[in-house]
Amino acid sequence: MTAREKLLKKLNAGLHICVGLDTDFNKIPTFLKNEKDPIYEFNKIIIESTKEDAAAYKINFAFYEKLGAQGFDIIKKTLELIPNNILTIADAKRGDIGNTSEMYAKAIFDEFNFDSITLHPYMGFDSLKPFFDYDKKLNFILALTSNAGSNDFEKLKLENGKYLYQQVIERINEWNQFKNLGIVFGATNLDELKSNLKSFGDLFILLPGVGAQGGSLEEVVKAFLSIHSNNFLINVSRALIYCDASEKFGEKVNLLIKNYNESISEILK
Ligand code: OMP
Repeated sequence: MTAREKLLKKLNAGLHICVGLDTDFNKIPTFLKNEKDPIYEFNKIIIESTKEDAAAYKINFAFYEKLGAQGFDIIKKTLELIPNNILTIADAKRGDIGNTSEMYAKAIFDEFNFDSITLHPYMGFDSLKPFFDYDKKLNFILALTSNAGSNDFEKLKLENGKYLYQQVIERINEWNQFKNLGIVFGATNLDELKSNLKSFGDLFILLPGVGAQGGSLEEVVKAFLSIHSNNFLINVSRALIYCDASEKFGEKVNLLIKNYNESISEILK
C-alpha cells in the first residue's frame, strides 16, 4: 500500500486525527520515569490506546534528536509498534541543496522507512525534488505555519499581490505530478484557512495547532465540510498525549481521541 492509499483509507473511514508523538521526559506520567526506556514505554501506551482511532502518527524529530543516538533507537522501536496500515510522518522539516536532500530523503524513507515527511519550501524546487521522487511516499510542505512568526515571511505580500504562502501552495499544486504532496497549514489561522480552501486542489492538508496552541477542531472540520473535502488531517500532540498523568492515562487518551472522532463525525454527517 502506498502512503497515499493508507491515508485515503483512514480519511474515507472518517478518521482525521494525527497523533503527535512529541514525547518529553519532563511531561510523561511520573510512574513511567523509573522504567528502563521511559519515552518508549510512554509511546507504547499512547499507540496501544489510539491505534483503532488514529489516521496517522507524527514523530517530531526534535524530541528524539535531543536524546542523541538513543533517540534514533527509540524512533525505530516506536515505528515498529505502529500498525502497518497507519500513516507515519517524520516531522523533520527538511530541505537543503539537492545532494544533501537526497541523503535526508534516504534517511527518512529508506533507513527509517517512514511513509511521509514534513519539508520547508524556503530553498525551492531542487531542494524538495529528491523527496518528491519517492512516488509511494507523501510530502507535507510548510505553507502557513501555526506560530506567530508566520507573519515574518509567510505573510509577506509579493509583487503579484499574493502572500508568499499562497504562492507556495500554487507551486506545490503544480509540482504534484505523482499525487504525493500535501501542505502544512496551521489550524490557528482560521480566517486564512477559510479564504484559501479553494486553492488546495487535491493536496492533503496537515493541520497542527489544535489544542495547546488554541486552534479549534470543530472550526477546521466545518471549513473542510464547506468545500466537501475529506483531505484534512488534524494533528494533536500535547493536548492529547498529556491529557492525564495517572497510571490510567492510556484509558483517558483513548476516550479523548474517540471524543475527537465523534465531534468530527457529528459535524460531517
Ligand atoms: P501541539 O501544539 O502540542 O499539538 O504540537 C504541534 C505539533 O505540530 C508540534 O510537533 C509542532 O512541531 C508541529 N507543527 C506546528 O505546531 N505548527 C506548524 O505550523 C507546523 C508543525 C508541523 O510541521 O508539524
